[in-house]
Amino acid sequence: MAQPRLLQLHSATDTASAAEAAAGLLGMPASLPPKYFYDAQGSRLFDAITELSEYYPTRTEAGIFAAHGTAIADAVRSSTSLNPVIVDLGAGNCAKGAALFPMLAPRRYVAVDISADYLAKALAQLQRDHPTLDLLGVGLDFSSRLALPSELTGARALVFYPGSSIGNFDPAAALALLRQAHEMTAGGALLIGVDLVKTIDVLEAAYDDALGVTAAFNLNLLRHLNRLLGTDFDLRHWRHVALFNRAESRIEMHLESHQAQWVRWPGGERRFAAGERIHTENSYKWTLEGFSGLLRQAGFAEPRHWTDPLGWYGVFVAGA
Ligand code: AVJ
Repeated sequence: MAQPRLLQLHSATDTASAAEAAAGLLGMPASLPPKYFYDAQGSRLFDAITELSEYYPTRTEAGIFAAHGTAIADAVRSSTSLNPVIVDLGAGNCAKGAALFPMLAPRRYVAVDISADYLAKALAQLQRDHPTLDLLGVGLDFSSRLALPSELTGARALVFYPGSSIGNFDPAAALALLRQAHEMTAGGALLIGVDLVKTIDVLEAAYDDALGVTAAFNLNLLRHLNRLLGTDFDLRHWRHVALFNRAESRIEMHLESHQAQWVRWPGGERRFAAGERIHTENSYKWTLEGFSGLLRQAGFAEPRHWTDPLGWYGVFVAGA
C-alpha cells in the first residue's frame, strides 16, 4: 500500500499569529481574521453548523452535486488531463474531494489545508480505501498566497474549492486568489462552490441560528485567542451579531461588547465601549453573473454553472 506524503509549507509561528491577532484587536474598528475560528473546538462547531436547518449552503451544494454530478464531471473532464491531479483547497476531512474520485479517476490527490498534521489522519484513512492512489497533504495558509511547486500539480490539473469559502475574501482578494488558482490549473479546470445573494431573512438566519451554534462558533474565537495571545476575554460579556450588508453584498459577523470593559494581554490592552464590536468574518454573496465575470477576469474561459431549484447556490466549472 502506498503511503500519504505530508508537506508543511511556511506555517506561521505562534509569535507571528499572536502579533497578527493583537494588531487586529488594536484596529479601529477591531477585527480578527476568520482563520482563528478553527481550533479543534471551532472545527467541531463548524461541522455542527453544516447540519443546522438554517445553514443551507452545505446541503444545497451537496444537492447540486447529486442532481448534476455527471454533467459537472463531464465539464471537468473536457478541460483536465485524463487522470488529473486534483488539488483540494481547504480539504479538511477530505470527504468532498474523495467523492470526486469515482468519476474523475485522479492519478494524484493533493489535499491543502492550514495544517498538514490535521490532514494526516484523513489521508491515512483515504489510503486504506484507495491503496494505490498517490496522496499528498500540504499545510499551507493560502489566504495570503496560493502557490505549490508545479511538479506536484502537473499540467491540466483540477483545482477544487467547494463550500463557498471563497466568500471569506473581498472581491479584490477573491480575484487575486482565482488568478493564482488559474495559474495552478496549468491549462486544466477550476470546480468551485459559491453562495449566492438571496432574501435577507434566509441569509441572516443561516448565520444566527435558533440553537445558537453559530453564536458559540463566533464566541469560541475569543477562547482561542485567550490561548493564542493570552487575552483575558470573558465570553459572558460579548454577544454574537450577524447582519447582511447589502451595499457590500456580504454577511458580517461581529462580537459586540455588552458593557464598557478592558481586554488585556501580554504587551497590550484595549478598552471597548458598551456596544462596540469586533468584526470577525465576512461572507460575500455573489450573483451568477457577477461570479462568472470574476472568473473571466481571473483568466478562465467559458465558465459554466449549475444551481439548485431556488437559485441559492452555484457550482461553477471553468476551464483554463
Ligand atoms: C466556511 C467560510 C464557507 O461563510 O458560510 C459559517 C463560515 N461562518 N457560519 C460561511 C461560517 C458562520 C462559512 N465558510
